[in-house]
Amino acid sequence: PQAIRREDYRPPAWTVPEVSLDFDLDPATTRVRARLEVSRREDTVEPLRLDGAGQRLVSVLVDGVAINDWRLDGDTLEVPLTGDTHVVETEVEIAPDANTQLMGLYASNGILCTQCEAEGFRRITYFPDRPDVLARYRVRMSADKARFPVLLANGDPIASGDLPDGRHWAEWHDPFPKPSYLFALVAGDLACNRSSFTTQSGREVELGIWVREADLPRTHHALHALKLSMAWDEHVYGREYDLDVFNIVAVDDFNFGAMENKGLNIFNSRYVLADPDTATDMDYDHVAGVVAHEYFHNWSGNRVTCRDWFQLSLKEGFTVFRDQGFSADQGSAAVKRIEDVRALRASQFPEDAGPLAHPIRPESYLEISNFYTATIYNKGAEIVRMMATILGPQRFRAATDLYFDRFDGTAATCEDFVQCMEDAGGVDLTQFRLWYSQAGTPRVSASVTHDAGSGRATLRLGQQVPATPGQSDKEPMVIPLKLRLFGAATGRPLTDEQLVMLNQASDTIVYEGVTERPVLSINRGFSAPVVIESDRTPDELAFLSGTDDDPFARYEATQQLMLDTLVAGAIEGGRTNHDAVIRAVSATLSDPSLDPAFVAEAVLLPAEGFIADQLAVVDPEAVFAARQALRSDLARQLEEQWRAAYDGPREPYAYTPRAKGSRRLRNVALGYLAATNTGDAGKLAFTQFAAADNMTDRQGALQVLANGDSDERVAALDIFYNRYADNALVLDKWFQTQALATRADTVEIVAELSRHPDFSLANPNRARSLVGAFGVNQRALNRADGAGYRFLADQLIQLDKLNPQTAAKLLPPLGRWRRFDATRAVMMRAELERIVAVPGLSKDLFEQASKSLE
Ligand code: BAL
Ligand code: ZN
Repeated sequence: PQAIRREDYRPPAWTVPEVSLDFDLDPATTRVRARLEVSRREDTVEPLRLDGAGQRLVSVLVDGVAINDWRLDGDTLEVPLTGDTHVVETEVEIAPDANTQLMGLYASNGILCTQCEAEGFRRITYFPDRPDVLARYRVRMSADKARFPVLLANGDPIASGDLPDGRHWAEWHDPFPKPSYLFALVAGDLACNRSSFTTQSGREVELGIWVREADLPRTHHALHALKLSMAWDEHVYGREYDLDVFNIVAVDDFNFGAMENKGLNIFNSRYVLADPDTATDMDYDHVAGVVAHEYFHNWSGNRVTCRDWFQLSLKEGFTVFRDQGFSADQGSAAVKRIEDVRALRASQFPEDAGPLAHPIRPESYLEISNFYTATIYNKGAEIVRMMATILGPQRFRAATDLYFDRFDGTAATCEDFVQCMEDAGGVDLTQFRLWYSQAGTPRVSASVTHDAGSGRATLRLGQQVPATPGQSDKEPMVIPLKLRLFGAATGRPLTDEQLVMLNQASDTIVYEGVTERPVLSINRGFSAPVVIESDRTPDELAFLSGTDDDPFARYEATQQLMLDTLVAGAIEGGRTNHDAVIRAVSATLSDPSLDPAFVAEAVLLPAEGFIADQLAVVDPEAVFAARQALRSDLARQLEEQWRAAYDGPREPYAYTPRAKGSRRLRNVALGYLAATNTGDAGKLAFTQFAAADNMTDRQGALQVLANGDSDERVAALDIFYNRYADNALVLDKWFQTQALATRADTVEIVAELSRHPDFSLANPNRARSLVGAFGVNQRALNRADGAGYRFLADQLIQLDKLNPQTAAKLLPPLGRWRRFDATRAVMMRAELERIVAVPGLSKDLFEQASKSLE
């Protein structure tokens, strides 16, 4: 396969101002007639080139006359045209039922739906399938009325009617020019939870959440989140909705979480459906976050779109930043920040340190689907956040206003965005732009010395950006660091919080009049996506853990203390001193001023993967053992406190920040109580499991049981399975809970589950629930005999035949072979080589596997 390079970008030779599509819908064979009004760019002599894939071409007409001198160059249709404007019509046949990739038009449980980002539209009809070709779409659909009573597309409904033979039709028109990746249609037997929203200028918008009739009761949370999102975007960014209708449709088979098609968002049902019996608090949070994310794309993505796919982070990084802000405003901003940073460390930091590292604006790709990554999304959001920090709230808002105003209705670049930050913010971001081009997580060293005699404290900062594939030498970045000094003796702040711009390889800051030994609080609020390497002692970290006024920094100090202890434990084989961690956790648990939701986050041990990331050579068993040792020490020594947290005042079920926090802390406490190994852990968890009136409590208990060996484990898994046998989203949890279990025999259990009648690789959620979850289970995946690697590779090879995009997303755990001992590295490489050698491998999986071998 050939690499696409950013530097090769050329504007399109032909534009398509108007498109009419006519769909004769049928799951077996759908006929698509497209009418494109095409317009030559002044200086081009090129023929019209239309992208296509996997369709049968029936006819081509130019200005109403059938032509024969078109030609197919691979999948590209070339139409010779003599004038400057023409009408080109094509007719093709496609087969939605046979579409297992879930790109283009496909069938999901009897619903016909589309997914076009990034390059799915070419599977529906011939078109210049690139984001800088913006067209107005008119869409007519006809279908069997009994099977597909609801026909939806982008924009506003125009007309509908009945046809002979039990068919009917509907026509939709989208007045906003859009790229083909935002096209959508849905046909199905769907029920609607309807409501309306009045925008700030008084526009009445009809809202609809479309699902199967039986799922209607689970749509209220998504609908509520949609209204909150619409109001929030008006209030915080001044962005108002622009069509008369906004529809969301839930489908069960979906590669992404959701898709922001103009006026017709299509969602993975996992991010729409929620009720207390089937969805955890985290599911509720995700539903609201994804609803907000897709809605916010209406401006950051749709009104202003991307010039080319190298600019993907322009819309994704910015929109993630926006949805993070929305979620922070719905509850505890501190807890949201902690969750976001944890997610970044779990998925983006390893990506940035591995063979698939890429800048947030990549230079080349084989398959763009492989670049919907944590780097583009989450690191991209961190880079927007840093600019927001540098500008401050007012100037940042002025800059986003300018961006939306200047680029409305166009396809923009990351550079355009940064330019608006500079123009409205009055700042020079020349060096800051390195964040767009340099991959790798910068490492910042920080140390403070103090001369008691002169009252002088000196902070020395340094930065180093690690080499990444294709980028061996890095320039120093602009790293905005929020920091503050505290007095070790009195606990008083010695300075105000300051924003330091570290923009050289090293820098020194001197503080005068420092009368007591200072303790450094740095990267407060996680102001930059970097790794801090400081020489703070366990006592200093414990001090910050108990006193820092920035909640993130307080959490961070506790985590750093745990991490240092765990790394030492993994290296030294368990002879480490746990006292400082135990004291810090005990103090956190007994501080009545703290929000229980914060406490729950702060007392959790860093994940095995994150501990492993700190080691030169990973011994997964040693990491697991060190973590278990600290966990059981914490459990035993603080047993009374865990029990108090567990037995503390209970809130009746409600999805409120307060009640959520108390459930979270209780589940964390249950996990620790189970780790005391005092015998009654299974019973305690089973009691919670059986008495639960909501999924958060039930699944929390199930995970504890699934990790252990108690008699109650099998009983709970059976009860759970039987209770939810008809609910695919909950069955996903049943598979996932077992795939994440910390047991020694998880590989065997997961292999057995892959043969379960309810398991299927054809459904991406189910594939991710078992294979994806297994891939992040450090202990199971990295089992010394290589059985974990073999299982993962077997599954990926099978999945690739059905759905390359989803298969490729699950490969990265195998690419981490450089981090492990020679024996494991050899086994992991062998699996990657086996994958690369598969005849007919997709370019998706080929790109991921071959780059992972380099
Ligand atoms: N644009 C793909 C799905 C999402 O990021 O919203
Ligand atoms: Zn997005």
